[in-house]
Formats: sequence, C-alpha cells, structure tokens
Amino acid sequence: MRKEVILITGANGEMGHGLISQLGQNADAQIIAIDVQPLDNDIAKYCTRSIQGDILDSLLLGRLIAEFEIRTIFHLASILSTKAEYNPETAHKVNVEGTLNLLRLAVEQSQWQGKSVKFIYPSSIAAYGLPDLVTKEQAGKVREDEWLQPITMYGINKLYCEHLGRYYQKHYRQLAVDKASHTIDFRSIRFPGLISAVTVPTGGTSDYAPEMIHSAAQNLPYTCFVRPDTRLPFMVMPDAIKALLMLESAPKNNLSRQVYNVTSFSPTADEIYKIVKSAFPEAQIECCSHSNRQAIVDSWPAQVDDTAACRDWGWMPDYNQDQAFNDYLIPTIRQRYIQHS
Ligand code: AKB
Repeated sequence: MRKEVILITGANGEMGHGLISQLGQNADAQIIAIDVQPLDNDIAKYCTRSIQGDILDSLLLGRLIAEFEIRTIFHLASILSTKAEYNPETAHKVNVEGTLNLLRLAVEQSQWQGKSVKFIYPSSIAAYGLPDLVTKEQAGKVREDEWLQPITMYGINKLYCEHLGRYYQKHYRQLAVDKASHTIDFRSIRFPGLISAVTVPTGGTSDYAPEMIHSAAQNLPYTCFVRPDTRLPFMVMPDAIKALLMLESAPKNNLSRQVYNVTSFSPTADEIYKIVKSAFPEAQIECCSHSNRQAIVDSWPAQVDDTAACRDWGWMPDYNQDQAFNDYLIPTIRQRYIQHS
C-alpha cells in the first residue's frame, strides 16, 4: 500500500518554511517536500522525504506517483515577479509548465484513487494590473474579477495557472469518450505581499517591506526602491499559512469560487519606514525609487476585497497592522539577529 502523503513544491521557499513548520506540528502529517534547493534542516526534520529536484522533471514526478498516494498538493514553487523579469522565458517554463506537470500528476492521482486530489495554489496580487496611479487610488478594494491585466510575466503566469486549475477541474478531456471520472479539487488564494520574521524574500517586488525590517534589525543600510507614498496590501506569513490551511480544509460545498483574495493591512512604504525607525532608531534607510520596479508595484492594487473568503470559509487575519509589527515582526526579527550575532 502506498503511503498517503502531502506533496509540497517550492518547499525551501518562504511559504514552504512556514507551511512545513506548521504541518510538522501534526506528527501524523506525511510530507513529501521537493525543491531545486536542498531543504533546510529546520524543516527537513518534519518531512517523510525531502527531494532536491525540479518540477519540470517528469520522470521525477512519475517516480513520486509510483511510490506515494498523493492526497493534497501545495504547489508553492514559483519564480517571483522581479526575478522573472530578468528571464521571462525561464519563469514561464517554471511557473506554467511546472504547474502543468503538477496538474497532470494530480489528475492521474485522482483517477487512480477514485477521489479528488486537492490542489492548493498560491496566486498573487500580481494577477491584477491597474493602468495608472489615479485608477489605482480610485479602484478602492479590488474584487477577484476586476482589473485582471497583469504587466509582469509572473502575474500573467499566476493568472493563467488559475485558469489551468479551473480547466483541469472542470473541462479536462472534455471530448474524450472516457472523460476523467475523477478530477482535482483546485483551490487558489491571491496573496498580497508577505512578510516573514524567520525568512527573507528572494526576487519579489513587494520585498521592500521585509527587506527594510530585516536590514534595520541588522543595522545594515537599506535603500527602499519604491516611493514613500507607495501603498500595497500585506500580511504576515503566519496569516498566509493560516489562510492556506483554512482553504484546504474548507468543505467544498461552501466554496462559491476557486480563487480568493485575502488581505490584512495596506500600509504605505512611508508608514512602514516610520514603524521601523521607531523600533530601530539607528536604522539607515533611504528612499530611491527604482522606476521599473516602481511601475510594477504601481500596477498592483492598494487594497483588495476579501469578502468572499470571509463569507465562504471564515477567513479572518490574526494580525492587523499594529499586531503584525508589534507582536510578531519587530520582536521576532530583533531576537533572530541577536541570536545570530
Ligand atoms: C512578489 O513580489 O513577486 C510576490 C508577490 C506579491 O506575489 N511577493
């Protein structure tokens, strides 16, 4: 009998660290972790198997199917928005073809098992594209079906993969005589900028917030690449993991849609700066807008409407802005660098 497992891709990333650390508290959780990077020891200890491999490697994925009964997939692997712009074609391969590989695997597993494999897919506010700052300011809380004209390869990939998930769940092999009897249960969240106290970001355009805090805590000079008035929705990583697990466990009949917004607080870069300077008075922070990265952030909504998530599966963040900084980020990050000093 094959072991029933949870497959996590992009396992060594920021969200992977948070998710595995949380799932690992349940001794019964059988986690298969895959990443192109070796898994850090602090999360590898929670995994039944950690595989250093590529989701583009179909043979590797085929071997996973042979050995494990995959019940849930958290497909976290992705090349984020800034890094993707330096090599859009590679980003497309990883973000789209990699996702296609995982969706095929999930459908095959669903047919073998005679029940739907849950496919949990973190999308992003990068799926939105507002044409200019006036529109961004006037748009208010953007709903899931508004302003879907992303301007980054990453955002386009995320939006397309949302549609791929819908296709594999509802229309895959629609003309076949033996139309798939069991298919996947695709569920997705469009995350805002995420800030973790225990990991640092790599390659995102919302990274200015976590980078500013982590740099200040290490007394390292930091140049913020967006204007002070730049506003984005954010949440702290514990709330992002909470949202993933709430959506995964929600009764399917409660879900009115496959893709949900979630959010917590929407500060300007200047508001973040003032909080950080208050916590770390010696911090050396200057603002120097990087015009191209600024244009990406200006195309993302200042706020999103997460009414559907609150209504369908009881979404509610644990941390508002004050709690995020005062109860989680500042004390935890300060402690992290004292320990590492
Ligand atoms: C990025 O900046 O690319 C990500 C995101 C907003 O999805 N953090």
